[in-house]
Amino acid sequence: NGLHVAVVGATGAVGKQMLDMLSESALPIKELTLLASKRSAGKTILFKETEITIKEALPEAFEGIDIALFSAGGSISKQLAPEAVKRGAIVIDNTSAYRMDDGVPLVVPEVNENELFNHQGIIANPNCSTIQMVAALEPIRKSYGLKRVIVSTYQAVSGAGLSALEEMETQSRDVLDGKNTQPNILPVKGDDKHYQIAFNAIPQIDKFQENDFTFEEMKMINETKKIMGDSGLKVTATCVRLPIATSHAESVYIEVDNEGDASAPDIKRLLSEAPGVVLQDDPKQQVYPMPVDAVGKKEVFVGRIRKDPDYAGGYHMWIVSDNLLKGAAWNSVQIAESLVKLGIIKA
Ligand code: A2P
Ligand code: 11C
Repeated sequence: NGLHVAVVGATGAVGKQMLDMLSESALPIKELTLLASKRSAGKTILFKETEITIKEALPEAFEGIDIALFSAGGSISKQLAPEAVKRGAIVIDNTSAYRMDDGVPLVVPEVNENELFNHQGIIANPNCSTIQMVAALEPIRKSYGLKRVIVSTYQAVSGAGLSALEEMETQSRDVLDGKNTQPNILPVKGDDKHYQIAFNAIPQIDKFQENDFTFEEMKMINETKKIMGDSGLKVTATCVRLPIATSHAESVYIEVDNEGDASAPDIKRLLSEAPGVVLQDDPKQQVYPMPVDAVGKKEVFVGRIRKDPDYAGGYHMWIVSDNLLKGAAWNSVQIAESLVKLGIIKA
C-alpha cells in the first residue's frame, strides 16, 4: 500500500524543495525514487533519515512509478514524461513543456482543482510568477469578475536555477571587493548576451518572442487565461529580475467587472478568508509582504490593496510568494495530494 513517487531533477533548486515538501506531506509514500543526470547518479540524498541513491533519469527508471514530479527542464520533460506515462505513471510537470497543450490540465489547486479529472497522464504545474498571481486574484474574480490584469514582477534569481544563484552570490562579492566580474548565465543561459545581476535590475526573463514580450511575460499572459478558464480576460505583464535570492514579488493592477459591488475593504476581507492566501496589509503599521519574509512559507502574501484614484473598478496590490514553494515544489506536491483526495489516484 502507498504510492511510489519519483522526483526528476532531484538535485536542482526546485527538486530539493520538492523533497522537503514531500517529507512534510501527508501523501502515503511507500517508495521514493530520485532521478537526475548521469553526473549525479550514485550520489545520495537524505530523505526522512534514509539515504536514497540518485539514479540516472532513463525511460526504464519509471517502471512501477505512480506519480512522477518533473523539474529538470523542458527538454527532459519532453523526452521522458511520455515514457513515464507509458509505464503507468501520472506526471506532474513543473516545466513549460506541456502547459498550453489541450488535454493537459494546468492546475493551481485553490483555483481549478477539478481540472485534474480531465488529465490524460500529464498534469502541468504553472510558472511560478503565474501561480502566486492567480491564487490571489481568483477570490476577487469569483466575487466581482475580472476584466483586466496588468502586472509588473520583481523576480528572484533562484527562478533561473542553482547556477544562476551561485552567479549572483559570487558576482555580489566581486563587485563589493572591486573586482572585475564576468556574467555568463543571467538573464538567460543560452541567450546571446549576459548582464550583471548584482546591484542591478534586468528587464528580461527568458527569451524574447516575436512580439517583443519575453517568454516569461507570455507565460503569465497565456497561463492566467487558461487557469482561470477565461480566454477573454485581458492580461499583460512586464517581468524583471532583481538581485533577490528567493521569493517573487508582483505589483498587480486589476479592473473588476462589477465595480459597484467591490471596495478595497471587501477585497481585503475576501483575501483574508481565501485558502492559501495571507493578507498582510496595514499601512499605518507599515505592514506589507516582502520577499525575505516569504522564504520557506507555502502561502501567497498580499498587501498594499488600494482603489485606483481615477479609474472606477481599478485596484492595485502587491503579491509575494516563495517561487520555489507555492511557485513550484509546493504546488506540485499539492497537486499530488489533490489527486489522492479526489480519488483520481488510489494509494
Ligand atoms: P544534475 O544535478 O545531475 O545536473 P536547476 O534548475 O537548479 O539548474 O536544476 C536542474 C535539475 O535538472 C538538476 O537536478 C539536474 O541534475 C537535472 N538535469 C539536468 N540535466 C539532466 C538530464 N540530462 N537528465 C536528468 N536530469 C537532468
Ligand atoms: C523564473 N519563472 O523566475 C521562471 C522560472 O516556466 O517554470 C520558472 C520557469 C517555468 O525564471
